Order: sequence, then structure tokens, then C-alpha cells
Amino acid sequence: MINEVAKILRKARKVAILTGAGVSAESGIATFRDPDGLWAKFNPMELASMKGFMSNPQLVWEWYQYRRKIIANAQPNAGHYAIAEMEKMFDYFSLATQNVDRLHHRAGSTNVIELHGNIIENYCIKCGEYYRKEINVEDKSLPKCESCGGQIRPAVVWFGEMLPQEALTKAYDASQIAEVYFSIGTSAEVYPAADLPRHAKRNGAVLIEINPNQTALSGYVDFKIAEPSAVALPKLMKLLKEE
Ligand code: BV8
Ligand code: ZN
Repeated sequence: MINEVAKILRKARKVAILTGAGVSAESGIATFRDPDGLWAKFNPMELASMKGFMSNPQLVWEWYQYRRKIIANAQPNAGHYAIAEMEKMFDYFSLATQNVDRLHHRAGSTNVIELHGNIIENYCIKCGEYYRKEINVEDKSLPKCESCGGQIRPAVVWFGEMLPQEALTKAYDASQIAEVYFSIGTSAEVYPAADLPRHAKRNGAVLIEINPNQTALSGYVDFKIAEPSAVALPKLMKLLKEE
């Protein structure tokens, strides 16, 4: 399977990728829906939503601080580095991610389209101003806006919230342009991001999934590489370079 994918990639000029929590799994960051995933311990609607935050800001803030600490100690894995390398191998390349950990950035990917925001930055709920002060992940206290005293929140997209319009448009454009589209490490259940691989296929792209498990998308893809991304992607890179 992976040899066929390499053959297709050799001929491709326009490639786009959508990644999810699975690409960070081998960096030690829990995914959302795997049995030991983040949501398994908490109810996602409770924590990753404005309603959840407003009803219990302290709990939700501490959950994000806990995740920031894990991310700060995590390193990009071989899958992130392979994706950063891929960027230079095609005339057109686009990477959109649902992840908020910025490991793609740390692995050297540029122009990363962040569909669900990022966990590093914060802003004020009341006036929208970005919070400039350094956040200490050990600090459990809830920061307040320096301009208006409003509640500070993480710069992620919560359930029920719109995705950043510019990011979504760019990701849709990429799914329209791509000749080969990869869905990597995502259960393809959270919309509208989950529509991107489907949109790519509707627009004539060869759709490839890299995921050790079955997903909502698996029955729909042209090729499925059922391996962890940190194993499959370096293999793919090696095959491409053997050209
Ligand atoms: C919107 C940021 C509406 C925060 C996230 C009811 C109430 C409210 C909303 C809805 C509802 N029903 C439906 C909705 C819409 C909702 C949605 O789609 N819900 C789903 C659950 C049905 N969508 C939204 O709310 C979106 N907004 O629709 O706005 C609107 C419309 C008009 C006007 C106003 C509003 C917003 C969605 C964004 C939510 N934010 N994250 C945070 O991180 O704290 S979502 C969260 O899930 C993460 O971003 C995560 O990335 C994302 C998707 O999960 P995955 O990345 O796929 O991760 P998952 O664990 O699911 O899967 C991991 C996969 O990796 C698995 O398949 C596993 O097999 C694989 N894997 C494991 N190891 C590896 C691996 N793969 C490769 N290698 C490995 N080693
Ligand atoms: Zn403010």
C-alpha cells in the first residue's frame, strides 16, 4: 500500500494535508477519542465550550494549564518532521491542522493553517484584547484582562464556536486544489474540519488516510495506511527520496 502511495506522490505536484490529535500521539499528547484520550477523562462539551468555561472557569482553566504543561514538555515526533520535509517537495503544498499544540511549527512547518486556534495564546472575553503577559503553567489563578479586567480565555476554538474564517477558507481552497489529499491522525468526526477530506475527494483528489484505526472516513478513502503517523510518514519520505 505504501509503495503505491509513494508512486502516486512521485507524480503529484499539488498536495494538501489535514492533521488531528493522532499526529501528536507519539509525542505523548493524549488524543481526544482514544480510550485513554483527553475526553475519556473529561466531558468535552463540559470543558471545551464557552458554556463549560463560563459555568466553571477555574476547572476549565486548570485543564488547559495541565495540557499546556504536557505540551511544553513534549517534542515534535518523526511524523511532524516528515510533514515539514514534505512541504519542500511539491510545487503546491498546504497543511491544515485541528491541533492546538503547535508541534507542526516546532518541527519546521510553515504556513500552518490552525483550524481550531492554539493553546499557547489567550485573549479577553470582554474586549478581545490578546493577553500579553507570560502564563506560568503552574499558576492556577485565573488571569484578568489588563485593559478592562475581563476574563481571559485560551485562544482555541471551542465546540459551538465558529472556526476562524480565513483559516477555513484557506483550508477549503487547498482541498479544492490538491491532487493528493492526506487525512492523518484524525477521527474525522469534528465538523467543519472533517468535511475537508470529503471535499477534496469530491473535487477529484486521491484521498489517503494514515491512521492505525478505522474512522468515519476510512470507507471513503482511496488508500488507507493503517500505521502510526510517526512510522508511516518517514517510510513514505524514504521511498520518495529513493526515486
Ligand atoms: C461549529 C480545540 C457551529 C479546543 C476542538 C453539539 C453541540 C455543539 C456543537 C456541535 C454539536 N453537534 C455537532 C456540533 C458541531 C461540532 C462537532 O462537529 N461536534 C462533533 C463532536 C459532532 N463542531 C463545532 O462545534 C465546531 N464549530 O460547528 O460551529 C457554529 C455554526 C454556525 C455559527 C456558530 C457556530 C468547532 C469544533 C472545534 C472544537 N475544538 N479543539 C481544544 O483542543 O481544547 S475539537 C478537538 O477535536 C481537537 O481540535 C481535535 O483535534 C478535534 C478532532 O479530534 P481529532 O483531532 O480527530 O482527535 P481524535 O482523538 O478524535 O482522533 C485521533 C485519531 O488519531 C483517532 O482516529 C486515532 O485512531 C488516531 N491515532 C491515534 N494514534 C495515532 C493516530 N493516528 C496516527 N498515528 C498515531 N500514532
Ligand atoms: Zn479586556
